[in-house]
Amino acid sequence: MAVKRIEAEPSTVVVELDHAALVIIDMQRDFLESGGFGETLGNNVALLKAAVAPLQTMLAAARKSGMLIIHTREGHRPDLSDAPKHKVERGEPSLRIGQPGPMGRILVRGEPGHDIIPELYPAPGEPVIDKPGKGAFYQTDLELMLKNREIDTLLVCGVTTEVCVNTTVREANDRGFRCVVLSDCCASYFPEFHEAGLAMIKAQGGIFGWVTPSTKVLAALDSH
Ligand code: TIU
Repeated sequence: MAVKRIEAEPSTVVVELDHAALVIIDMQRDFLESGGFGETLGNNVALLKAAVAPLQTMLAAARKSGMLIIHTREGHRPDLSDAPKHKVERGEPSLRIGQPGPMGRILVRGEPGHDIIPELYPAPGEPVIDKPGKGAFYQTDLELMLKNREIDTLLVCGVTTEVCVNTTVREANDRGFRCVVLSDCCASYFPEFHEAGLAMIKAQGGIFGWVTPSTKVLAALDSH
């Protein structure tokens, strides 16, 4: 079994690749492209582009290693029956979840904007978790999938650092998973929240997990 040492903060992590998964959070057109949910919330979506190139490299390396790769998407059923009233009723009425936009209905499953960006599109056989909330464990079968595969370590990346990435890492930590967050493969609409989001994870001896740039993971995967 391949065992790799990943240099990370606050400490080096020893990972058995058979028990590790790359979890890519919400790299969807709705968050990264103009006219989607992210922009309707008043954000500059260009800020999220920084994570795309490092993540492409990371995804290719993870595929080569044979590691489990899981993609997630935030979004709701077309009838919005799984969308909490207080989530829908935020912001300007014409820009809310379920309203029509240039990429289809905002944050609705099956619409063009809900799908993953072409640069990071899932390969056949890679599970895609559709989640109604910010955390990838809430009301999904992610935990069951990970337990069935005896996964204990998650390499977590995606958008946004302080929202869906942080929420997922906190959920995973409480469920006994060890999370290593790939700093350059995450991004936020708020650079200061990106930094704070990462700092909160690795503080206090790694209170929620570990943080490292993807180059350290690539180096570990290349090592013998
Ligand atoms: N708004 C924001 O920063 N994020 C989200 O609404 N969802 C995710 O982070 N995916």
